[in-house]
Amino acid sequence: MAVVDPVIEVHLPAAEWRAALADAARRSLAARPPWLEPVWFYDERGSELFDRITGLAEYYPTRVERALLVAHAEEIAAIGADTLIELGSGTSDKTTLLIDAMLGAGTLRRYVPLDVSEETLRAAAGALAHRYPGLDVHGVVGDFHRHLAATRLGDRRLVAFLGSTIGNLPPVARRRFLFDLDSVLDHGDRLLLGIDLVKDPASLVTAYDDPGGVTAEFNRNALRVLNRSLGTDFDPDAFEHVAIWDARQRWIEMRLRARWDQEVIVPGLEAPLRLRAGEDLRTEISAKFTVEGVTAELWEAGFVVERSFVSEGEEFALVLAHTYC
Ligand code: AVJ
Repeated sequence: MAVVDPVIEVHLPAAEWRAALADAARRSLAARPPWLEPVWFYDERGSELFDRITGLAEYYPTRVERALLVAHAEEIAAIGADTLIELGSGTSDKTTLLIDAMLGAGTLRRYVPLDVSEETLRAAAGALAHRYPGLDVHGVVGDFHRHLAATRLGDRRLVAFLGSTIGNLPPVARRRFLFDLDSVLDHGDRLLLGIDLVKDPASLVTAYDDPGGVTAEFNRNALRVLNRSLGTDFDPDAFEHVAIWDARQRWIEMRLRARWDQEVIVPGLEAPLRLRAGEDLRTEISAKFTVEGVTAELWEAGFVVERSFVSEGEEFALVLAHTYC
């Protein structure tokens, strides 16, 4: 069969996206305590470092989720979706497990990856279009808050949101996201959500603070990206990587802790960012879940959980839900 080039819809003109992000970053740096959105991790080097993280012995989520997909892709494919939509698709690495099973079931016609990174999306969509001639690959460059409606293709949809990426959203944003997602889906459409589970704090902290220091480099890389994109003058070596388990919020918080008093120039802000030794800049939250908790959150947003697949060691789960109205 002839290879058909994938269609790529670009909803985020790079300039608009960059300006909006820069604006948000200036505001979050001026806040007390200062913080940054996780989006700043992911330039090319950051994506590479994240790839290395996914291969670390301490970072179980990727490995365990992949094993769950291997074990249950056929059952998931049995729902008979004609369109697989993937939010935050990145390299679409684990997705081939779902695509293979859904093609095997004979129902899949279309794959719709959505990602903020145009380069990553083009590369992944191109590779999949070659690997699966006959599969209609329709990529959407955008973000999963503003551009969900662009993924509204096909008649029976399965939306995959893997890797526990949903854990990067603070609770209010998470709730809004699930409501918005429900509103672009039709009755009977499915959501497959990958969630990292609450577990003993020691293994959670090690997963986000590996002894080899890869996560520390990944964390500090956000400062390099910011220096380049925003013109700040952060010295990454002036910060220590910190991963903390917040038992009340049930999330891991990654921070960068100033090793000494410092002033950082933030173009566009009147005053420099002043940090005292020991002060933290929050760079990420990674919420951890229980199947019961997620089931309740999904119910409130209009989804019924029909199956959940929990790994043997109860580290990670895949939750399959459908809309109820
Ligand atoms: C890509 C957001 C799912 O929260 O586990 C890995 C990112 N940060 N190590 C996560 C991450 C530090 C990851 N997510």
